[in-house]
Amino acid sequence: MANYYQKEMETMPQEQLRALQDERLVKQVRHVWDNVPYYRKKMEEKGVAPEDIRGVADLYKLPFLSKDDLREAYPYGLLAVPKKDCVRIHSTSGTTGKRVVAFYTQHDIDLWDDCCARAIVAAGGTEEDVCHIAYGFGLFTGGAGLNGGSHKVGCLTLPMSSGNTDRQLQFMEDLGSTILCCTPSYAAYLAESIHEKGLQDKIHLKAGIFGAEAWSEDMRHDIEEKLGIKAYDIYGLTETSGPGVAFECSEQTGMHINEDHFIAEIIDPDTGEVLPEGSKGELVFTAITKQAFPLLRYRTRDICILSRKPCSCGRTHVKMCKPMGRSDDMLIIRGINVFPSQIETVLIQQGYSANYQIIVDRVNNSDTFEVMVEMNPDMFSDSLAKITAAEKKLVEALKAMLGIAAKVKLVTPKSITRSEGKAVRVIDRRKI
Ligand code: DLL
Repeated sequence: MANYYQKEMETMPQEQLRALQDERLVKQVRHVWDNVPYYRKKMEEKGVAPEDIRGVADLYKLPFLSKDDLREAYPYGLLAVPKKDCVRIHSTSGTTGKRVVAFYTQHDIDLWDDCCARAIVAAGGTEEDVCHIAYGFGLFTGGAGLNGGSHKVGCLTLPMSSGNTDRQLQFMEDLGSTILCCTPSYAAYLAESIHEKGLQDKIHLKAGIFGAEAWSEDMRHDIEEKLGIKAYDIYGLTETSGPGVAFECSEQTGMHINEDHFIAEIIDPDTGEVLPEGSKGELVFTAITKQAFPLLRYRTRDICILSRKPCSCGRTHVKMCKPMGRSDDMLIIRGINVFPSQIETVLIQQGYSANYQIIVDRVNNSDTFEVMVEMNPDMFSDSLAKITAAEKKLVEALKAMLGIAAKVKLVTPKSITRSEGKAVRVIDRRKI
């Protein structure tokens, strides 16, 4: 297998690309109308029929889909092919009841792998590389997506999954890993460990493909310097398959969206109005090649800007900037999606009031996560040992709900400042 660069698709002139999108969109709308009663009803409610959609210019006529729709239709309500035609499920991190599940046919996996392969090639990957994948494997899409992409490129693929840092470093050294794929915070942690152990001369990485959470340019420079690599951003979400919806090229000035598979729009998050190119707003995707889970006009909640400025790499696909925040209250802490409402549920279940504050920060490139909770008045006179035990119980309950550990501090009743307007539940001190 030689260089896996899908040049014809990635450098297609924009008019030709638009014609391809038009054709694929028309087909996809028909597929959804015929097979997804949930979305067909939404179209009927908006008075839109498949005949009304003749191309990308008509996209605005279609109704949006949101995470709420996915929850309402959970688990099979948006599936567009018979279950027997699906070969895989992935899911977002989050609570059991609120998980988003996505389905894939073999064809969907194949196209997803293509998208991830493009990202690896754009980072300089070839069949000569040893691709070290330290994204989590399992329901999370990171591990499986980059693994599939790495196979397509023909890299020698190391499906490490996350964690067990000593073993990661050992394999990196012994097997000569050249491309590292993981979250930026884990990359920073690995870089630090390499320095602490004085392993710099034994590690031969040349590139990193980091995504799934926000990271700053400062963090990029820090990782690049410590690991002696070029660090590339990659973006995606479970609902659109996973990583590989967009990726950075050698220019490192935004991520090319795989426009032969996804149509991107920027909308005003309050009104839903489509905004002109260059505006800042919420990113919306329409998947035009997916079979099993073909979401149309899916609201990502990520705030972003698109740019069609020509790129020196030759790729013609539109670029998205790094997501600049979210239009909902979801936090991404160490790569895990956390909703304040989940924390509130745990507190109430454990008999506490909803007076709490979440404090997130980034120290040494790693997220810290603390939850301050007001103790109940009857606990006020409890011994320190009893309060410590209560904190420990909350830590465990939160871990079970969220999948990540938080530091919990019980504070005296009424000590968390009450707000006159919306309660300030989240203090996010990360500068990203
Ligand atoms: O995070 C998929 C992924 C895996 C992307 C590995 C990149 C690499 P979810 O867990 O569903 O999927 O989370 C999706 O994560 O809506 C963004 O808010 C955020 N996100 C993903 N990539 C980036 C990035 C995966 N490069 C949510 N920069 C998205 C900033 C990102 N935020």
